[in-house]
Amino acid sequence: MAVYFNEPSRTFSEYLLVPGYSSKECRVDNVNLATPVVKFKKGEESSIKMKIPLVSAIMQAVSDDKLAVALAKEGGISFIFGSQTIENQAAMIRRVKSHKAGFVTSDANIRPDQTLGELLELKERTGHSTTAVTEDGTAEGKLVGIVTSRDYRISRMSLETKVKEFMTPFEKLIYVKEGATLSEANDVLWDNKLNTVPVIDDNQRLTHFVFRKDYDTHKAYPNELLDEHKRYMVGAGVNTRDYAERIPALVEAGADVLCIDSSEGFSEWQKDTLDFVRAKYGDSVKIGAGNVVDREGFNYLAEAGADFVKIGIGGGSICITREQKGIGRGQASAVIEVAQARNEYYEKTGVYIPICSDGGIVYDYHMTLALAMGADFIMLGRYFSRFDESPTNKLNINGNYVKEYWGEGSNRARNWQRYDMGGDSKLSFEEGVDSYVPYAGALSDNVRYSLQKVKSTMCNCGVLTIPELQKKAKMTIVSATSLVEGGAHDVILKDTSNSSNLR
Ligand code: RVP
Repeated sequence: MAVYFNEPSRTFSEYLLVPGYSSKECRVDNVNLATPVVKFKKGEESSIKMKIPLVSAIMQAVSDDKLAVALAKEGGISFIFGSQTIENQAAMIRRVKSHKAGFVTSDANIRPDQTLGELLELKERTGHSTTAVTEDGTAEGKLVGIVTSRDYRISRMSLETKVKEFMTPFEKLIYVKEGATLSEANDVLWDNKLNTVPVIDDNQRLTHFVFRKDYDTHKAYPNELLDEHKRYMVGAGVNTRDYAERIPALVEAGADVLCIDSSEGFSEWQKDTLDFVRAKYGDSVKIGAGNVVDREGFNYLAEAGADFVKIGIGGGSICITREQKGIGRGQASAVIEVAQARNEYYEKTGVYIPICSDGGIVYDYHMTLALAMGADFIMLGRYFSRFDESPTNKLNINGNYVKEYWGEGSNRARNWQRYDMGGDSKLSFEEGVDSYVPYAGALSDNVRYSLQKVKSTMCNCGVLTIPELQKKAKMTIVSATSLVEGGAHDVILKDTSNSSNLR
């Protein structure tokens, strides 16, 4: 006889927190969102802790080195996507580990033989007004010039004009040599009244830009997540196919933590991957596993040696696994049951294995609910894909700025390793879609805003830390009718655009 769960599959939107007593201590400034990432024994501390409970999804459209740096500055960890060559993924890790504050890798680059029309298109796509002209059009190519909006007049020039005809050529550029410190580069900016200065190596190859605006708007990053060498922390996704080659390359590149990326992780392949890591590195390499959605799945991965366990099947915004295959579980129900299993495992063994709720966060308050239900941290894809730092193009569609966001199981990503179940045959159907998401600005502003809400709700619940929230939260299921009561209702909204600010 098949097993039937007593409860229906529930999602975050079906729950609300009920306030607890708040003392005068319960102020947003007093809330601490520190959280463990990898397992630890009773009485000890996790060897990797984040300052905020957010990690970015293991996806092409979300987690590259640029987003990883932005998130580490805020206190979280990005898991660089694994659906790329081992060399490229390791190079991204290396770039995060060697990142120097203020030195920016150029992401608007063009060749001298391209046209003004192409330049304008690039400017629209990237949103940058400074473009590097390199011999091969790459961010590391030999620098032959720079174009800013002062170099051309659209009204007077043909769109066919070649970039080399109007760029400021290398001979006229002021630059700094690789190895200069940020303060030296800034002196060059100030002394020469420049907005930008390129940094080049001994072979005239572009390495970075330093921008005056970055210096002027320099933010304080009190939550920066750094390793013992003061480098930003970063994670990486791996699969259960090429782990024997991929993992050593990522470890060598400096990845702080790995995660097996699979749509369904209650499998022997995950155990093989974990066994490989333990045999080669013992406990010195940290690796999470998943995804699972029930007690059995958690216990299997816990026994197999996972450092953390990731929860979620089919709840991702771009995911169509449930429609295609009929497997999955409402994210709230999955987190609640796995959190119970995690607590039971801790009681029994004295080992605390952090759990990560992956996917399905739509409103900021869902983050608070996921934590209250027992998640130690949360993985988000759609949320991060909307920001300046995500790797995808920013487009103007019918007057609205959007960014592209596609699933790892879509034809565009072709990350079949995430979905295959052994054998040589590649999957022949998609489990994800290609989409647009509303552009939302800088990661830092958004993360701070969202977490302000999380902290505020925690104060309402009378708690100042995530473990306290997990212990003391009181939750109620909302009825379909009371859902209506939760939004603005029975009034005529003056400004409907406001509703998008809620996300
Ligand atoms: P969301 O934050 O709701 O956008 O969900 C992101 C999660 O969705 C990822 O972390 C991953 O678990 C899952 N995903 C990624 N690609 C796909 C797919 O193509 N089905 N699903």
